[in-house]
Order: sequence, then C-alpha cells, then structure tokens
Amino acid sequence: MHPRKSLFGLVLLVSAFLVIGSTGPASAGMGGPDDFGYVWIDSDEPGGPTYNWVDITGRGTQIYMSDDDNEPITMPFSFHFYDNNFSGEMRVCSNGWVSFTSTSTAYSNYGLPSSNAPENLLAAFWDDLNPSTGGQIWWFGNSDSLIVSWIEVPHYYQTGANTFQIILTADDGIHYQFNSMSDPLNECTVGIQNDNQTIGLQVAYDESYVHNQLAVDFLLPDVMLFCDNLSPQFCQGKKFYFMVTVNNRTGGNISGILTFSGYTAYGCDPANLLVAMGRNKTYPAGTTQEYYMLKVPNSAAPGPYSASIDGSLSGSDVFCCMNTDIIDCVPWRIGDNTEWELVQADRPEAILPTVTELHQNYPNPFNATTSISFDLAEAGNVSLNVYDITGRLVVTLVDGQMDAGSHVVAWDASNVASGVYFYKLTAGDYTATKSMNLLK
Ligand SMILES: [Ca+2]
Ligand SMILES: [Ca+2]
Repeated sequence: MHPRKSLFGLVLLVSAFLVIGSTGPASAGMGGPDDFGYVWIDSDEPGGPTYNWVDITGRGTQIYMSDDDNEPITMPFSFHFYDNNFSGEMRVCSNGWVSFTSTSTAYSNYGLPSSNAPENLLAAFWDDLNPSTGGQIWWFGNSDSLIVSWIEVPHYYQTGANTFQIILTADDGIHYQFNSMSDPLNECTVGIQNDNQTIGLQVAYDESYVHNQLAVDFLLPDVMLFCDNLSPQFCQGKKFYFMVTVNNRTGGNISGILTFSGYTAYGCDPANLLVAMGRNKTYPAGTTQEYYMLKVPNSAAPGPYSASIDGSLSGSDVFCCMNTDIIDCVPWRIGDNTEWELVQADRPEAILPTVTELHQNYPNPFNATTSISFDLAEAGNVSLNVYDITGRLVVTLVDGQMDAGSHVVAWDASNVASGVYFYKLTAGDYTATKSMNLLK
C-alpha cells in the first residue's frame, strides 16, 4: 500500500509525493520520499552510490573560517532544488552544511524539516564544528561539479577530526561523502530542506548513522505526480475542480492506469473509499497538466472528504491526495447530479474525443462498486442501462442530456446478486454493450 498522508486544510491544497522501490519503512540505507519527491540512498544499500572521495585540497580554494562562520562561494552552474532554480552565490557554514541562501551560522542542529533549521539547506554533517581550532575547509567548482570539503575539522570542544564533502553536479545531483569521521557521530543532522522550511528529507538526526567511506545520494525520481485542488470546497450535486500535473523526466512516453478516487474523510485512507474510477493514461516527456472535475452526487452528506489519484506510470508508483469539504451550498440545485462522475474538464483549448466510445468498466470483476467510462464526440441525449443475464433492466445509470467529453459513471451493485451483467450505452446513432462480472 502507499503511505497516506493528510497534509492540508480547507483552502487551496497542493499535495504530491511519489514512491519508488520499497514502500515500507525506510531501511537503514534508503528513505523518503519527502513531500516534494526527493528520496535518498546510500552506498550501503544495493543499487546505491559508490563511495569515491574527490580530493580538492590544493586544487580548489581554501575558505578560512572561524567558529560559527558563514562565507559565500560562487556557483559555476545553476542548480534546481525543490521549487527553485538557484544561481550566483551560495553559502557555506562552518558547522557542516551549505545553503543556497542562508547566512545563518546555526550550530545547534534540528531534525528536518524545521523552521529552526536554515532554509534551502544541504546538511552533510550539521553539528557544532570548529575550524578555528583545526582542520581546513575547501571549495572547488567547474562546469560539472561544485564541491565543498571539510578536512579534519574538529568538534567545538576540540575533539576528533571530521573529513567529509558535499558535491553538487550540474545535472542537479546531490551527493554527500564521509571519508573519516570521529565521535561523537550521534549528535548531528544529515538531510536537506526546502525554502520555506516545510518540506525536508532527514537521513539522520542525533543518531549513529554516519561512518567512514560512506556516500549518500539525494534523488528526484523521473516520474512525479501532483494534484492541485482548485475548489476550496465542493457542493452537493456540483463540480469539484482540480488540476493534475505529471512531470515526466524519463525522456519518453509513460503509460499506466491511474485510479481517481473519492473518500468519505480526510486523508485519502483506503478504509474510507467511496468511489474509484480507473483511466488509462499516457503522458509525453516533460510536464503535462490536465484539468478535471469530479461531480459530487446530491446524496453526498456534508462533511470532510478527500480525493486521490493513485497508480503506476511505467513502473513508478504515483499518488497524490487532496482534502476538501462537501458543503450544503445555497442555492442547492436539486437534480444537478446524482452519481459520482469524473470528467476531464473543459479548457479553451480542450481537445474533445473525436469518436463516441464505450469503455470496459473498472475494476472488473468488482465488488460491489465499479466505474463505467465512455467518450462522447458530441453533446446529446445519452442513456446507460445495466441488464442482467436474462435481459431484465437492473438500473438506469444515465438518461438525459450530456456534454461532449469523457465521462465516468459509478455503479454501486451492493443491492444485487453476483453474476454477469451487461451495460449498454446509447448516444445518438451509437450503441454499444459490454459485460461485467460482479463477484461478492
Ligand atoms: Ca561551531
Ligand atoms: Ca549537535
């Protein structure tokens, strides 16, 4: 199962995260994602980075630092980190961290994320270090990489000697390497944090993790899914708008089945699942944005609800969750909508389906709710009926005028027996019938 998170309140909501590999608790050598999508993996983990110390002493520039000092260095390339693209100057703090912006000299380390920790933070070994009593700090930059190395820098209380480095690469790679480290090793923070100090990825905080000849990489996976709730609340019988953003960095198309779900509580907890509608999706390389509307049935009681998008795109599991409220809107237009329905929303440049087509229901077999999707090339009178194996009409799901576009209708079959059922779409001259299997 995907971890589920309840992240936001009632106003404009943004939530995204992506899960790669194991989705259970982080093992010792990998972790994340954070709420932006960064994950980390170390050289002790299969598939992790290789430790390969880069010696820049004598090749780069020494930074002469006092205790609790912060000095600028020059970035040789721009660097994308969380929501920002940084260039120009960045900052080095003597206490084992760098930042794209912070001139703090913080020596007391915190877990991440934290409003007490510097913003835009890359903390390799954030602890109270003191280069005024020993060791050296160097930096080096070229078109490929920017490296900051602490060489035999002791703790504040003049014990030990710590040699480690932070390497940023021009392709937005983040690497920490630990060459030779000294006790105490369980009083530091290792991790990263974003600009407003609300999202961070903690590798270690005041625990024994760092050891000699260790490398840690931070990665932003190739496929990310974001969902943005565009409606602060939705009304019974009305529409709930949201935007889906897919960031595909694979260089090619990605495909999979995404399931759009609604829940009867905050947090997108599967235990509160109300309706789920699967859609086959393909996204090209780059960023794709789609607008959707979820039509809420008149019967939905006011209260907290959530919606999610869940699935796998070319092997990468994706998930995002939106919380919202259903409220009793005034005036309430009775009859506006009686079923949950997912529609890819109109945009001025929206491309409507060129053919009318009935799709296979999803899931199938099912117990006891399934979704039937169909495309309408033009607006018109539409009926969608469900029949049992003897041809008897079981239920009419749609009977009336519908807009052109893609439509999804849910059927709750909890009141009928297991068996094969047929659903028939009639739209203008188009008719099609498909079968589905109810298994209780
Ligand atoms: Ca210090
Ligand atoms: Ca400490």
